[in-house]
Amino acid sequence: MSSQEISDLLSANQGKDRYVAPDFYAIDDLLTEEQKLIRSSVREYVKRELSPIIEHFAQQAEFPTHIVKQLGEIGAFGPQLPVEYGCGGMDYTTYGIIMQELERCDSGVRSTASVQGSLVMYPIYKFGSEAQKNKYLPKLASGDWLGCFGLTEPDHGSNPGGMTTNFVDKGDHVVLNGAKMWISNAPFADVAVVWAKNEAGIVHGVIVERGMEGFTTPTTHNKWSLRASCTGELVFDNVKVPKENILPGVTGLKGPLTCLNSARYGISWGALGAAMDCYDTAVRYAKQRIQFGKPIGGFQLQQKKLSEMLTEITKAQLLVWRLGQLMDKGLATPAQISMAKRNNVEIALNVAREARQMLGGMGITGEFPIMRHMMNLESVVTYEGTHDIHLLILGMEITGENAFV
Ligand code: TGC
Ligand code: FAD
Repeated sequence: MSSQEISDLLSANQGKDRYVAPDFYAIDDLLTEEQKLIRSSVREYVKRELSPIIEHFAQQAEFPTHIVKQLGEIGAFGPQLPVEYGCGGMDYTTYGIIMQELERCDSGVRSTASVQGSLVMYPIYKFGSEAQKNKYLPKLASGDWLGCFGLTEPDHGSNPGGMTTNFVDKGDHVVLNGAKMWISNAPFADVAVVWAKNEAGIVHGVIVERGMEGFTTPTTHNKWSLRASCTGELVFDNVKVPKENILPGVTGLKGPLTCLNSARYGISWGALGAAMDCYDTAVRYAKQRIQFGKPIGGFQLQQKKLSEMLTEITKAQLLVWRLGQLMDKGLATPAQISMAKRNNVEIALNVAREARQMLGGMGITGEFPIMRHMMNLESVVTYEGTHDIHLLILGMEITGENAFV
């Protein structure tokens, strides 16, 4: 889309986003003044720059590349990482709040930010050398560079341990072969954090840069979900990668899975944002839409839907607030994160489906955000560990029995 078209959309749709966040249990009282201030500024940015354009980009199945720099400017990339590398130096609750505000607009926008912050910058910060941190983190934080995370393969999704992407040691460099699939940000990424096995079958993180010979990123087309996010493959055909691009600080599957803890945590806040937007839209509609001589909000069936939505949203808000506290103390366990990701995506999908019905025919149009949220959430319930996988992680925690093998 041209910058003139973007500017026309911004003018035409300015001020139309009337979102008011539900807070039935005064959970705001549990937030610090700084957290509330950051939330206000991100919400303001979303209303001004994203809400006016997002539906159009989703309808066109186009990634709004111009927002990458903007997201860097508002501090959405790696807000939980230290300031010395150009990041925000904030707590995990603030990180969650930012993800919630972005996904309130669109899961694809949150995807862009959570992949960059939790799946690209976090592994470089946590497992990278000082030289790698200095080279990549400031540019990723500012949005000058976009990154992606390659774990999933065509034949290995829920079971990443089976990956076949591999590299062979050639002295001062390695030669990388294989393919990754379903990779968010891939078609536009400057940098990819790729998980691959060495000759001994041990998983390592490798930083691959656009322009390396034999590295391509074909786009995945025809998605009905996350249409404003770009998804693609990573194909490695004898790519020569300098050894200094291997992350020195971790080996084995715990490397990528540690990053996923951070990203799944962000999703648990984010998906709730989508639910809050659907609820807010449905409440406003129910008060205005007249049928049988009165607002549909006056009918018991519609009140039941709204009451149940608000109840689930409130429970989910408390869940992520507490999880944020545990994350900040370094106490959150992977199973606790799985519970929050699984629960909050599920309630968001249910809220979106109920809200869509409440809008009747209007619910399927792009005049309202609900159908877009609903379709987006079908990806969110699948990526970063499917709904089933998170249930099995919890099941293992409860029983001590591993149902994966
Ligand atoms: P398993 O033998 O259980 O574990 C292997 C090693 O990893 C350790 N580990 C963890 N470490 C940190 N955090 C976690 N959550 C961990 N879970 C396991 C474990 O202790 C072990 O360490 P060590 O030292 O003994 O070697 O592994 P498994 O092969 O049996 O698999 C377990 C399973 C199924 C839970 C895991 O593989 C899994 O989570 N599968 C789901 C895959 C997934 O989530 N893929 C996501 C791809 S990225 C993505 O979707 C991005 S979308 C982004 C967006 O657009 O927003
Ligand atoms: P499969 O693993 O084939 O699962 C198919 C079905 O089988 C699912 O219902 C699953 O729950 C079920 N199943 C699998 N194993 C079991 C079991 N043991 N017990 C019971 N049921 C089981 N990956 C990345 O690496 N980086 C990214 O940036 C990224 N972005 C994505 C963006 C989008 C839009 C999508 C859709 C996916 C993305 N993914 C990414 C991939 C995502 O993580 C995988 O799709 C997901 O992990 C599931 O893998 P799969 O699609 O291969 O499904």
